Amino acid sequence: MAINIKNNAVVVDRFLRKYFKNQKYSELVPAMKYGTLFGGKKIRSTIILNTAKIFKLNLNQVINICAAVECIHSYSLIHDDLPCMDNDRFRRGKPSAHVKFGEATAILAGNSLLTFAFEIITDKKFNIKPSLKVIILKKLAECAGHVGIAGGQFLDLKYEKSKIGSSKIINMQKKKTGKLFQFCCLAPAIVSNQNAKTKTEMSAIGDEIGLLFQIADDLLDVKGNKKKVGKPVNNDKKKGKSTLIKLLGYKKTLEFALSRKKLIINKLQKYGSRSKKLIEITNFILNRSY
Ligand code: GRG
Repeated sequence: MAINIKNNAVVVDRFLRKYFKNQKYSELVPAMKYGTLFGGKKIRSTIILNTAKIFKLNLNQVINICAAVECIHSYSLIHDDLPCMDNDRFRRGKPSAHVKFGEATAILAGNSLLTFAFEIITDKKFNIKPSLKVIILKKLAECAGHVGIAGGQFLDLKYEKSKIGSSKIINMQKKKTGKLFQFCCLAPAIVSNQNAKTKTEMSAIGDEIGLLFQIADDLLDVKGNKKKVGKPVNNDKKKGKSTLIKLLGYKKTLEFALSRKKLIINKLQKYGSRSKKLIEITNFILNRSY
């Protein structure tokens, strides 16, 4: 399984590296590359590629979407680490972007990665119907913005050092992390022109996989190994983050995650052998050590 993720990361990194090479140069490019190309599991790309298998799409039909998602994800990590947000000095086993390049450069590189994502989708070499591109752009913008990642991050910061109930925590995590996973499962359904019901189903599955991923991230913060995770552990407790672990404890949170995982897998089973890879990655998410 891990090989699948690693191979996919190589493919997406290669695409992004070439994309950067063919761009006009600016002094922000080194910070943008630092944020995207050096490390990171690129698990969102694997989710896209494995969902693409359900709809029998080939790599060329989704590779720009993978690259765009990784740019937005990397942007969110660069900004997440800033002193005004989580103030983390290490990411992916190396200094955070603002430590390496300074705060202003990190902010601007993050902003540039967001717009870069939209350039990658609108590129005329990305050979899917323009009408589908518009739908994809709208969805991606929505997932990244105030009702998605940015909105979730706002709540994450607002809820620090407060007593927050489980439904609010889940809502915050579904926005902060789940929305981009939602997009990853929805985008291949859009590209392959699926009906509204299938698109709604894939969105819901993505949402749940994203929540599962965030819970696994929180579990790793408690029991993970700093070297493997690539960043300091026990951070959530120090910062007073509102997580399910803080509310329910480690064991009950793990049980909760296992039951949510089961529901996701049940839903995916209707796609037969075509969903095998997406089921594998869903299992990996909760078993991972990095
Ligand atoms: C609007 C995109 C955007 C950003 C601004 C800062 C911010 C608002 C949002 C932060 C959201 C955030 C950091 C969510 C956490 C998601 C998460 C669990 C990240 C870790 O992802 P991995 O493990 O990281 O896939 P790698 O390093 O493997 O890429």
